[in-house]
Amino acid sequence: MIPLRSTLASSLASTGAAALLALSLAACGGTTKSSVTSAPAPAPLSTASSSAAKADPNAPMKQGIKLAFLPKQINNPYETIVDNAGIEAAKEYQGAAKEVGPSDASASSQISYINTLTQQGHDAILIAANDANAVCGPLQQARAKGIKIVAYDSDASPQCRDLFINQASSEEVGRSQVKLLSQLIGGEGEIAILSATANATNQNTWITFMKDELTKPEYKDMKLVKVAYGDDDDQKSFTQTQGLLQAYPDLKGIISPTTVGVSAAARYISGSKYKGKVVLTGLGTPNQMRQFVKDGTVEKFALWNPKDLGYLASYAAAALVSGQITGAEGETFKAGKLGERTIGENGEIILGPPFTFDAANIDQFDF
Ligand code: RAM
Repeated sequence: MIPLRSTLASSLASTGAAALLALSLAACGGTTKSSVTSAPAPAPLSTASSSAAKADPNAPMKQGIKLAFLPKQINNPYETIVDNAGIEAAKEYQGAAKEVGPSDASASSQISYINTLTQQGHDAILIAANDANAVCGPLQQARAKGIKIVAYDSDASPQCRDLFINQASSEEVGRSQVKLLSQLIGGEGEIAILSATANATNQNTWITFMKDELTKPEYKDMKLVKVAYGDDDDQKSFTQTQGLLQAYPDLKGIISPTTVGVSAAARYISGSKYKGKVVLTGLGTPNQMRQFVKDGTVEKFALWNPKDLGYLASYAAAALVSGQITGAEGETFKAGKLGERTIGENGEIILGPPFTFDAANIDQFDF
């Protein structure tokens, strides 16, 4: 099922999604949760604050870097793909990485994990923040001990982390989701959003851009009637979809910008009388959405390559730990097979543009 890189490259090139050419689908074994190398233990952590440091782009990669990935929740297939790719990447630079995390995506669920990782003395903690502010205090304590903090997928408040690895421009994700739904419903009718948790930084940012996009004249006949929250819980997302469809009988379309939400919504719709009547789109993984594209429940949805996100975050953390970058705008580093990357405004690094999946291309992807 894993496609040849050349097949993928030509399919993506033909759609113009050049940045996704860097996809490397064969890289990740997917079952190992940690990579431990025989490299020597890292040097004792310094207490110097990162703001005082100067980047040395030519500094050698430190050996034996210890990283921990802290996802929104561990039982979310998307987060697993991202983290496993980051763990695999650490092997390339002789580091050791692991994934730990809560089983729910609630605001405070990551706090005890941050505290434990801090006590264990990791070189960097990578976090997909469930709540930008709730994690801030514990992250600051980690930084005071010299631990680098890299947010990925869902940002923490900028003052509590060194970098944010964003999967795509938040504005582009938000606006393109509205454009996609508009095309699919012919530009008119009631629409709803099925989001993740009410605190999720990434979904909330995308929704802000969706709402702004909807104020444009071309969407004057589309009306957002409700934003519902499935909490990135499969069953709750399923029930919320059912509730939306019952409460709004004229609903024409749903955007679910979460892989958990969109797959649960698709499952509900595919077995209901709404199949073929209500359009569903959002952000999903091809493997979770394949059956719903094949059975006609979903025509198009979007995402980026989650493996590349984990890979990039892993290399960014290693570059920080090694002193190649400090997190300042304009600094560059080499992210392995993804090549040179530059830090943008507010310590943000963007992976690339989102990609749209449909029946014609979905079988070329295996993640
Ligand atoms: C879910 C999570 C994650 C988000 C994806 C699109 O897996 O909410 O944070 O980036 O969907």
